[in-house]
Order: sequence, then structure tokens, then C-alpha cells
Amino acid sequence: MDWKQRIREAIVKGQKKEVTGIATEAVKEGLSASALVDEAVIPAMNTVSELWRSQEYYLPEVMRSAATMQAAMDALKPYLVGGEHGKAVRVAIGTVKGDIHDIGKNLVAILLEGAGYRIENLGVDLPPERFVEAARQGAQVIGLSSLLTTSMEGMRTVIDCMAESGLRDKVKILVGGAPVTAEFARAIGADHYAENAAEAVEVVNKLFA
Ligand code: B1M
Repeated sequence: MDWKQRIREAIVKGQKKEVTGIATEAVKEGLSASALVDEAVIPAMNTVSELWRSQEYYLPEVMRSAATMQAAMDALKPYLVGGEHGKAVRVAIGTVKGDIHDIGKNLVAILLEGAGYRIENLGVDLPPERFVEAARQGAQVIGLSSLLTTSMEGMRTVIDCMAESGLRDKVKILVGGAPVTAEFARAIGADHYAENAAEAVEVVNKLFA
């Protein structure tokens, strides 16, 4: 079994203890850490989402896989950090009010950090004011995540609050999350939409190329 397959399998099965060693060994064998993220870690989490959807996985399995994904990312992070982009660019990212989903948002944060951005991971269930505060403190990109159809409208509220605070022109707003679409992003006045973590990095890279 190749390294990517071993990492995918460890994440899907939630083998947290094993995944650190496998990921580290893979990098030492010469595989690129970013390729391991793109071709093993992210596909593994997509598989986990599918297993949830088909009701083969329940919450404990999903959470175990998420913890394993985090361990894999912790092992790969030293080899990712120091990308050529945006060393001084500050990105604040969080999940909007009413929503505590953070697995995908954390993946976006880790990949952006790996690409060289200064990340402030604000957390979950955040009031709009928290994003405004981050912009006031100098974040140039504000990342909003939502996984619920009931919370995604909260993204519009953040953007409106940003405008009311006079900070809208000072930041780029990137939105994402399973129910969010490019059309919705346009409708609420966001600057950018990314379907997944890899695309989020591409979007921010283009902004600061
Ligand atoms: Co919740 N949940 N959940 N859940 N949960 C979903 C989202 C759901 C689709 C499951 C379902 O019913 N089929 C459903 C939403 C339905 C809807 O609104 N349409 C749902 C529901 C209903 C709920 C509750 C309401 C359940 C309840 O209590 N009755 C409740 C809400 C709590 C709340 O937030 N207030 C709830 C709770 C939870 C848990 C706490 C148990 C747990 C979250 C744990 C955690 O995050 N720490 C949980 C989980 C794990 C899920 C599923 C199973 C998995 C989500 C996930 O982590 N996916 C999910 C079902 C599913 O998605 N199949 C589900 C893996 C992750 C890597 O993908 O988050 O999509 P994702 O992130 C992707 C992209 O979306 C994108 O990039 C990421 C990586 O590629 N992306 C961005 C995300 N943010 C981005 C930001 C960007 C750019 C891209 O720029 C800034």
C-alpha cells in the first residue's frame, strides 16, 4: 500500500496514534507534504463525509476521523509552513453565529498557514462583532465558514456589520462551507467563495500574488 493510501486509510479508520508516524515517514521518504494533504488528507475527510451521509458512520466515527486528520496535519505542518506566499498577510477565520462546525474551517486555516499566511483562528459560533474586531486589528482577509442552512445568513450579517463599521473596503471577505455556493456569496456581497480548503488557498494566493 502506498503512503497516500495508508494516510487515507488511517484517517478514515480513525487511527490517530498511527497516523503521525505514517505521515512523518512519508515525508522522510521524499513525498511532498502538500501533495499528501491534497491527495490523502482531504480525500479521506471527503470519504468520511460520504460515510456519514450513507449512515455507515455515526458521530463518534466522524469525530475520531477528525481528530486523526488533525494529528496528520500537525505532523505535516512543519513541512508545509513557509510557502512562498503572503508571509505578512493576516487572515482571520471563524465559523459564524449559531454554528459550531469547525472541522472544515480548521482545515482551511491549516492549509492557509501552510501556504505562509498569518492565521488567526477565531473559533466557532462567533458574533459578527468578533469579525469586525479582527478587521479593526489588521486582518486583511476575513474567512467565514458555515455548515448550516440556518447559519449561513449570518455571513450576510457579518458583511453588513463590516460596512456599518466603515471597514468593508479594508478587507477581502472569503466565504465557504457545505451549503454555501458562489451564487450565495455574490448575493450577500462577499468578495470570494471557495468550495474547499485547497481552493481557499488558491483564492488567497491570487489576491496577494
Ligand atoms: Co452537523 N450537520 N449538526 N455536526 N455535521 C451537518 C453539516 C449536516 C449536513 C448533517 C446532515 O444532516 N446531513 C447538517 C446540516 C443540514 C443543513 O443545514 N442543511 C448538520 C446538522 C443539522 C447539525 C445539527 C443541527 C444537528 C442537531 O443537533 N440536530 C447540529 C448543529 C450544531 C450547531 O452548529 N449549532 C450539528 C452538530 C454537529 C456536531 C457538533 C455533532 C459535529 C461538528 C463537530 C465539529 O465540527 N467540531 C457535526 C458534524 C461532524 C457534521 C458532519 C457529519 C460533518 C461535517 C464535517 O466536518 N465535514 C456534517 C455532514 C456532512 O458534511 N456530510 C454535518 C468534513 C469537513 C472537512 O468538510 O466542513 O464541508 P466541510 O468543510 C469543507 C468545505 O465545506 C469547505 O472546505 C472544507 C474542507 O475542504 N469550507 C470552506 C468550510 N469552511 C470554509 C471556509 C472557507 C472556504 C471553504 O473560507 C473561509
